[in-house]
Amino acid sequence: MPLDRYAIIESTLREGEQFAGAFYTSDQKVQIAEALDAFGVEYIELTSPTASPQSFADAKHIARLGLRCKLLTHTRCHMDDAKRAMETGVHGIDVLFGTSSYLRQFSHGKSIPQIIEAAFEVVSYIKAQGFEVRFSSEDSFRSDLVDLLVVYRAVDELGVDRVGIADTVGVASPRQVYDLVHTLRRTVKADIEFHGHNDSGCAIANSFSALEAGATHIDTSVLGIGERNGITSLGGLIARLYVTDRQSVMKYNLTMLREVEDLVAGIVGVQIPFNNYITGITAFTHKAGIHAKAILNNPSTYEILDPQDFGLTRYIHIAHRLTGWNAVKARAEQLGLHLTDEQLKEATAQIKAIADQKALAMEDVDVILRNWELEASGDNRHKAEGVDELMETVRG
Ligand code: HCA
Ligand code: CU
Repeated sequence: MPLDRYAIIESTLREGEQFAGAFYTSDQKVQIAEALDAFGVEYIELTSPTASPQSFADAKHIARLGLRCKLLTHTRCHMDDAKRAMETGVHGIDVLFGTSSYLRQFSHGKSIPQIIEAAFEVVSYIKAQGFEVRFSSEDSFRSDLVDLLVVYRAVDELGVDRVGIADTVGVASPRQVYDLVHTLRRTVKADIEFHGHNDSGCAIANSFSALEAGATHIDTSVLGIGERNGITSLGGLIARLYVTDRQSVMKYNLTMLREVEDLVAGIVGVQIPFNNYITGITAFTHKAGIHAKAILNNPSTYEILDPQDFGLTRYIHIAHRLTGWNAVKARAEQLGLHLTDEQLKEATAQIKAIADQKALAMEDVDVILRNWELEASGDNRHKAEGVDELMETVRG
């Protein structure tokens, strides 16, 4: 699949502001924008300037920072909103209209011809003023396909830069996304953007399917924060693209991923989940003896992402009953101990016996290994500190 032309539209400062825990100060918005820019995303999307006076002022301020990435702001498909958005000095405007029967009935109450009429006015105006413009249909997957295509074709004829598909409620499956993007690819000339919520755990897979079917732009947020349980996470999309074509993500400053996530996690008051893509605390931890042995021989055996590319290190967890002597040997070597394979095997048996009785820490393993070294060197008078207590576990 061609991954040479995709771009990330980073929406931590728009969708992310809709996350329950998000209250960004103006300074924090700048910090986030600068961090994302340094990471290298192509676009940053900002909250609608019509949301509040501070939102307008902040968008204006961020537009003057001189960031490398392009700035977008998000608005309803409404002339007043579009005009206000242009005053902020951003590069482009993402307009949104709801085409689903739910939204037409319970939200704006407009018919498809009325939607096209509004799109015509707003999109042509934004275009004429020299701004980049995207038109997206909210809740695309619960909209009638014919309605959708009619609307997209109309805005495409106006010369819209991108059309957006939004899985607003996280209902779509990868196959549905593929089909819709594929159909749209044959219907419009414009670039195609995908925005996917994660209510049923498909946001990353759906974004990937969209790219496979010809989408060019994917919306993300740091750690996936957004309405409800959020959208495609920046790091998750990076992981997915890396394993498809490592070169395709080298345009980003990957070693900054953790820093960007730490920054946003701190600001919105969440922890990085233990099972997070790439940066989760256990993402590069290997445990079972068989895994550890193979990893020590060649990390690619059980790792499709190289932690070094992200400035991270792998960890081999050996203090447990599933451990194996190869991993224990590697630890002994790290500690500078000189034990024979026989001694290491016996030490491993001891570790397993103790670990059968209680949870062990790496320090406990180190104590056992140091004690073996003392005994091996013929020093019977000294014992490694703490070894008696450990051995007591097995005897008792
Ligand atoms: C929302 C809107 C949106 C817009 C997506 C887009 C969605 O729910 O507030 O502009 O493409 O999920 O539909 O985030
Ligand atoms: Cu959304």
